[in-house]
Amino acid sequence: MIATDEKFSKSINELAALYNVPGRIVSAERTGNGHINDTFKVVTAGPTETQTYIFQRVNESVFTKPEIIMDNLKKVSDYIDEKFGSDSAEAGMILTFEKNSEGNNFARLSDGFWRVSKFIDACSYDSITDSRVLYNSGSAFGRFQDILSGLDANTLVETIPDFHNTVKRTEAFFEGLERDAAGRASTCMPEIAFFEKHKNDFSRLVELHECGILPYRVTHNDTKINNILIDKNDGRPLCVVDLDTVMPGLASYDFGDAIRFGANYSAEDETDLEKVGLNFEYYEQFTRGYVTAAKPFLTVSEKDSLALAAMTMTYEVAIRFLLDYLNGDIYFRIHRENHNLERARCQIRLCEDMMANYAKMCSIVDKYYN
Ligand code: ADP
Ligand code: GN1
Ligand code: MG
Repeated sequence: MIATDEKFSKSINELAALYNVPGRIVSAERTGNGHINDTFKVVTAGPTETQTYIFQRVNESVFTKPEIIMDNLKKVSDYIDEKFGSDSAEAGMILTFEKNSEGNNFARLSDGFWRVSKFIDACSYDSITDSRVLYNSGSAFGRFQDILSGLDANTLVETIPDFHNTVKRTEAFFEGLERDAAGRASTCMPEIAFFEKHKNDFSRLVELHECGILPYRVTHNDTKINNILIDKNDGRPLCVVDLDTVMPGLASYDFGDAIRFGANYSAEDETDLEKVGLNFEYYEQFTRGYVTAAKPFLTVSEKDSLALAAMTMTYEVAIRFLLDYLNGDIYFRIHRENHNLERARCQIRLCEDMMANYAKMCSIVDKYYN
């Protein structure tokens, strides 16, 4: 076997046996650009057929009870199977995990909690150069929420409690700043000053939920554009992946996080801040796709929270990146020194740009809802 990461080869071989994959493994390479899990593309070859899989180890520092993820996903797939049928287009839109010889769709091995899915040969965009990708992604995430709009969110459990509670995220940041565990606070004073200035400005979504105006629905909660697999030939959205945070949330969290990632002129970690900003063409195309698909269930109050959520999700991930930098890079996978600081700077710049353009963002949402 050719493995890019030797320390995982034992588990990859064990999984191949447990899942009865046909033939022998010919390659096992890290794939994707996720910041959390360990994801491998595994190719097997037998005398007559070649198969490709995704083997993935869940990050148990982040998801301390991965069984909860699988319980949530079972509820989601049971609901879809009952309502639309297990062979329906709706069922096909959400990634499923293979069953192994023990009858489970996960495997607990000596080095952690693993899952296997069929590899879907499609595009997964980390940076985007075509606004149709935004339209298609907006449709896919809106459709995802619409399909699940009849499933009571209270039946699912939070896999990471208070994941998008921006108020608690802000409190956690200032506690982390106080600790300054890695001794880095002095190296990011302008960024800290941004959060000092705006620490009370992004609590509105939490308040609107707490007073009953914005309901919890079954949402994805991690709607980076690379978490949708898109057909290589015609750009159709094929499948939503990264389902670890499918749980109760606000509809606008999904809209907001996707805009943050996909409608930035630059990548999430751009160091030339001149290149960072909200691309209105992309924003409009995502909004068109999302609002059209979500309209059957989306209330006026929810619609009115979408642009605010784009700003809030950008602020929130900025504060999470900076906290991880202060903590010594213990949560998000980094690829270079100061990576989390650079990510935070980029997201702060994007947030400032959104604040300056908020009215225009709202009017584009209205254009497609009304
Ligand atoms: P993370 O939580 O680390 O982001 P993901 O579940 O998003 O992990 O997986 C990382 C990346 O791997 C995805 O963004 C996607 O590009 C790719 N990926 C995941 N599952 C599949 C699959 N079944 N087929 C093809 N690509 C996949
Ligand atoms: C993580 O897993 P991934 O890379 O798709 C993170 C998101 C952040 C994102 C920032 C479980 O997403 O919340 O917005 O990085 N996922 C988790 O890029 O924390
Ligand atoms: Mg991902």
